[in-house]
Order: sequence, then C-alpha cells, then structure tokens
Amino acid sequence: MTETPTILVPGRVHPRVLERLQERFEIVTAPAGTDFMLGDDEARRIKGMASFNFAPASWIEKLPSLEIIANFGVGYDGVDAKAAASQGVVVTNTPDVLNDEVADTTIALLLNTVRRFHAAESWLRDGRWESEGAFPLSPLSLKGRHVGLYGLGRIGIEIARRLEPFKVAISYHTRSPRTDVSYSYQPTLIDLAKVVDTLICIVPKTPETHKAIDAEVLAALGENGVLINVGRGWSVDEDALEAALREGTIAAAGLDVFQDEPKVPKGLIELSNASLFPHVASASVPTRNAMADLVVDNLIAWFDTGKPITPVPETPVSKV
Ligand code: A2R
Repeated sequence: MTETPTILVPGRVHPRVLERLQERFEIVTAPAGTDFMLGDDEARRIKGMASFNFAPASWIEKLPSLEIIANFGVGYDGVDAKAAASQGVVVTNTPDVLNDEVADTTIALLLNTVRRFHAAESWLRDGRWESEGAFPLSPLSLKGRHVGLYGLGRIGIEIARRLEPFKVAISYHTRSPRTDVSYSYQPTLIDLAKVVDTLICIVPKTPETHKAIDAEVLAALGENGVLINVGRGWSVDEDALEAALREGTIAAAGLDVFQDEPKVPKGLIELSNASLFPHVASASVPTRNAMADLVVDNLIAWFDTGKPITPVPETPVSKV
C-alpha cells in the first residue's frame, strides 16, 4: 500500500482546505512566522504544503522531501517560487477562479469612490437624510472618464470588459502589449497616467512594481484623477498617495489592498475622498470555496498523477 503523503499547513488557511485535506492526507499544522518549529523527523515526512501566501526559502530548505507547495490565492509573492524551483519543488496558485469576483468588486469600488455611495449610505443610516435633507451631490462621476489599467492579465481583462458598457475610454500599460485587444497601449506607467484620469492597479507584487505608483504618477493623473488599487498595496507609495489626496493633487482613491495589512494608515482612514475595503475583492463564500478546492485539487492531482493543475511559471515541469 502506498504511504499517505503528509501535508504541512503553516498558519491560517480556509477551513474547506483543511476539511478536504483531512480526507486524503496526513496533516501537520505549524504557526507561520520566522521560526521553523518542526523537528527533523517531522520535517522529513512533509511532502506537500498548503499555504496562504507563506513559504519562505528558510522553510523550503528545511523540508528535504517537499514536492509541492499549493498556494491559496493568485498572488504568491509570499512563496519563494525561485527557491522552490531550485529545489525541484512545484508551486501552484489559484488563477482564474477569482477573476469574475475581483473584477466585479473593482467596478463596485470604482463606483463607490467616484459617487461616494459608502458615505451616502451612512448619511441615511445616521438619520441625516431626515434631519438635514438630501446627501450632497458627488463632485465626481464615472461619465466621460478615461480609465487606464496598470496590468491587463487574467483579472485586468475582466475589469476592462466590465468597463466597456460604462462607455468610458480604456487604455493600459503592461510590459508587453496584448495582440488580442483594441484598447490603446502605453509603453510606460507614467505615459498611461498622463493620458488617463482614472488608474486601476492590477499587477502582481514584484521588485519592478514596488511603489510604482508614486508622487510623479499621481501628479500625472491630475486633479480630477482617481486611483483604484485591487492588486497589492506594495505597488502604491502610500505616503505619496495620502499627500496627493489631502492636497488635491488627485481627487479620490479606492483601495482594497494596503502595504502592511491589516494595518491601514490612520491618515488614509481620516480622508473622506478615499473609499477603503479590507481586502475583500475575492472574498465571497462561492469564490473562496472555489479557491480552496483548487488548492486541494492541485495536491491531489500531483500525488495521483504527477501533474499539477495550475503550476506557476517559475515551477519545474511535472514529474511525468
Ligand atoms: O507585463 P506583462 O506583459 O507580463 O503583463 C502583466 C502585468 N505586469 C506588469 N505590467 C507592467 N509592469 C510590470 N512590471 C508588470 N508585471 C506584470 O500584470 C499582466 O498583464 C498582469 C498580470 O496578469 P496575470 O499574471 O494574469 O495575473 P492576474 O491573475 O490578473 O492577477 C494579478 C494580481 C495578482 O498577482 C495578485 O497580486 C492580485 O492581482 O490579486
């Protein structure tokens, strides 16, 4: 009889991942963090990992039998995929199953930001409609805007398609232009910021995207400018953004992601021209269940057939 593989689950993970893993695998849990808590024998038994964006090189190198890291989430910046690849370890993520949810949330956040619906609802709930009258007109509107997408991958393209019926102009910047779209391409982020008045960030966390949206990009967006970030907080210089919102360099921002989650800068919270979501873009029960299933299905596929379903680009080829 073949041995049941042992899967390490560091830190918190979606309950459905644990539930389904328990049906097929031996499970070892450990707190995620800088300290690797497993003894040598236990570490040697670990063949797979189910992680919530956590697998640093210092852990991977202490797991000599590790074959696969299945990450929950499309972004896997917390998994050292290069270190994994150099040890022959496969990394998988959960692309596509969250595209629609994230794109829907992006449109909601964009509308919320320009039309201030969050403040309008508070106005009603606080009894101010009755006591003070109509909610103040929103200074901004989505009508006639020119939206720029910084990133036009699996999620970005779904956002762009959803924007079309809103009759806005659409441009984008990526490192390589796409050949399958008619949206106008800008070769640099600053060029994009100069031609649009609304910028949506949906790029991954990489060294190149660190604080890419800085004071210069915000100034280029201009005083009617709106920034929406649904990628990673890492890509925005939050100090520069706070200053730009406070000084009117841009008009408003909608953020679902932050540099140091769950900590959100107090300065941003105080601003009435910012709409802030607690990283909920993919956070519906059906979508998170689909992501959880893809984590477990990748592990099952690997141990049953040697072929992961959704390996990341850095990953070595499958073992068959
Ligand atoms: O640059 P390209 O041609 O590889 O296009 C990708 C773009 N991108 C960048 N654009 C400009 N400068 C960069 N340094 C740069 N790096 C990447 O971001 C592509 O259009 C897009 C990423 O698309 P996907 O890999 O399909 O990712 P997906 O599924 O859309 O998710 C995006 C991110 C995740 O990594 C999480 O951080 C977040 O959304 O949930």
